[in-house]
Amino acid sequence: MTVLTVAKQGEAILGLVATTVADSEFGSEWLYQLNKAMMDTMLDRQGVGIAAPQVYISKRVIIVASRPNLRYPDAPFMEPVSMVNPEILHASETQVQEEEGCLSVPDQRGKVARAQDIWVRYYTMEGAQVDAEFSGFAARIVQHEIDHLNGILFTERL
Ligand code: K3U
Ligand code: ZN
Repeated sequence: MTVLTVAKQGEAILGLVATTVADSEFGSEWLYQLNKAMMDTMLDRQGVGIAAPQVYISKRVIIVASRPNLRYPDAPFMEPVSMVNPEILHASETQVQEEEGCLSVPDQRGKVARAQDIWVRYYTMEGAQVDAEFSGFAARIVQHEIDHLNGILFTERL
C-alpha cells in the first residue's frame, strides 16, 4: 500500500497543465506504479476520483470511481477506471449544477455546472484506445479530474 501526500490548493503543481504520457511510457513499470499509488491514495482518502497532479506527478493520468454516496445516492457503482491522456470528444449542451468536493481543497464544497453527458477518449495503461460515454455523477467526476490535468480547481468554477 503506497499512500501519497495530496497537494493542497495554493501549491504550484495544481496550477500546471500536465504533460501527455508518451508512447514509450505505456506498459511501463513506472506507469503501473503510479496508477497503483494513485489508487491506494484515492481509496485511503475515500475519494471517488484522483488525478496525478494531486500526488505531485504532472502527467495526464486520472482514476474515476463513482459510487453511491450521501450527496448522490443514485450514483452508479463502478469499478475504478484508470484513464491515460483522456480527452472530451463531445459534451452535451445540457448542464447540471451539483455539489463537488476535492481532496486538494479540504473543508470546502460548492455547486458546479457540468455537462450531463460526455463522450471521452482515453488510453489504458497498455496503450489501448477506448471511447466511452459517461453520464451524471460519473461524467462530473471525469470533468473534475480532467480539470486537474489542465490546472483548474472546482473553486474556479463556482
Ligand atoms: O469523497 C469525496 C466525495 C465528494 C462528493 C461526493 C462523493 C464523494 C471527496 S472529493 C473527491 O472524491 C474528488 C476527488 C479529487 F479530489 F481527487 F478530485 C472527486 C469528485 C467529487 C465530487 C464531485 C466531483 C469530483
Ligand atoms: Zn479535485
